Amino acid sequence: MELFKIVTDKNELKKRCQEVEMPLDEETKTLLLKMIDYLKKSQDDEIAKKYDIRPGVGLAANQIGINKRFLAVYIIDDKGNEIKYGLVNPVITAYSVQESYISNGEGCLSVKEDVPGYVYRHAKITVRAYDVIEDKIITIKAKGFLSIVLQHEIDHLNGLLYTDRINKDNPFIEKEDAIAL
Ligand code: UDB
Ligand code: ZN
Repeated sequence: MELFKIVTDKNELKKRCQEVEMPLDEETKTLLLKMIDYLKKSQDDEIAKKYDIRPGVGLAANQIGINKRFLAVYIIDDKGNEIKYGLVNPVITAYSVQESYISNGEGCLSVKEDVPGYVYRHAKITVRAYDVIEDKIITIKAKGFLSIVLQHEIDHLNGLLYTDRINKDNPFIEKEDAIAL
């Protein structure tokens, strides 16, 4: 498996990533597949222990030092189904006004210290992107944890960290009508 060195330098992560030229080159395709594979393997306890890596569910290109607009997601949903995407130039084309947040807060592979607080995001989003798994432009309608992961990763492409979205004065401020996950 390919081990990635995860960027933790905040200044590097603050830059907005550049659009990827289409059609997609083979190199980026291969890299995206490796990123998905890395996430999958990182969720295997033995592998995570052996290589001292954290079990990741999403990874943006700039977290491995490439300032381009692509990202990988690997999640096992509540039904045990594999949800995997390798997205290029993702765009949120629609979103709900209703928000949701993870009640345990978020973390980030690129942020060493845990920053406490709620990260409010759109509960539901629609994302349009080229996907390496399907090898075509797809439209994803996401809610729940997948919606949070996609927004977290797209934030990375825009130079934003989850810590930027936590209310500084009251990290655990309760928002009416937001869904706790
Ligand atoms: C993660 N993993 O990969 F609810 F099976 C986090 C880390 C930072 C803790 C490794 C994670 O949330 N795993 C998880 C959560 C569950 C159930 C489960 C596994 N990321 C990815 C990242 O930093 N990408 O840039 C942080 C997540 C916080 C919310 C969305 C992404
Ligand atoms: Zn992150």
